[in-house]
Amino acid sequence: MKPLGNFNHGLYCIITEECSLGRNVIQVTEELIEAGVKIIQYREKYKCNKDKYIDCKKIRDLTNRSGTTFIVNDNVDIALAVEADGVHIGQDDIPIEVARRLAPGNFIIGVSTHSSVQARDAVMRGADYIGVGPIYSTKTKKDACDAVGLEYLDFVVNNINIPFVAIGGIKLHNLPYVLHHGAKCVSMVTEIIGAQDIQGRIKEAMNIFKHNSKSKVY
Ligand code: 3NM
Repeated sequence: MKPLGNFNHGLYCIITEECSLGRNVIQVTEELIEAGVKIIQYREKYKCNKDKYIDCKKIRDLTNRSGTTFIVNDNVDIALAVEADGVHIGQDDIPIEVARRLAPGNFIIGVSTHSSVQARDAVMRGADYIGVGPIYSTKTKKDACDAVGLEYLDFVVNNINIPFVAIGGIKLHNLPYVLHHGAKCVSMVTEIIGAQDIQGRIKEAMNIFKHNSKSKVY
């Protein structure tokens, strides 16, 4: 059985130093774990592979101890080298089937999708979960397409039967809408790691989950 239970509810936190107010990814990881976040994705677009490997090795250590699911963005090689739980790939990364061939049986493969066609394609090709976004417009992802809105989320809720993570421009103020439309697992990047008080912000988000979703809250 794939360890996908953490995708059924709560926050999927993405860490990247450029959005972290000068804090490094290790400090941010410690804060997220302390606050009870169950999934962490490492996403550093501008570091060299050596530095990414060093970061990921430390994060794997911390997340192993806390039982947090650890996903590496883009780099299947680094994900495998540090024995992360999985990798998250975009539409322009290596094909899902190729990543799958390299990975052990319980390895999680997530794929970013921005349309119904991409969602169905990712499912057909064996993705374990999909990213669904950008729900609202965002500047955090440099090459993000225009916002796909809640309509695409509705499509996924009604037609896709693997776990999914709503992402893109999601803030505390619009989180209730995203939850009311059926998202169970939500990623907020700048809203969490760009907060002065990361743990306080996570508590607020968890409170919103508690009052706006039918899903279990950790
Ligand atoms: N992926 P923020 S949007 C990493 O639509 C990422 O696939 C997206 O950042 C997608 O919460 C995004 O700060 C950035 O808007 C989300």
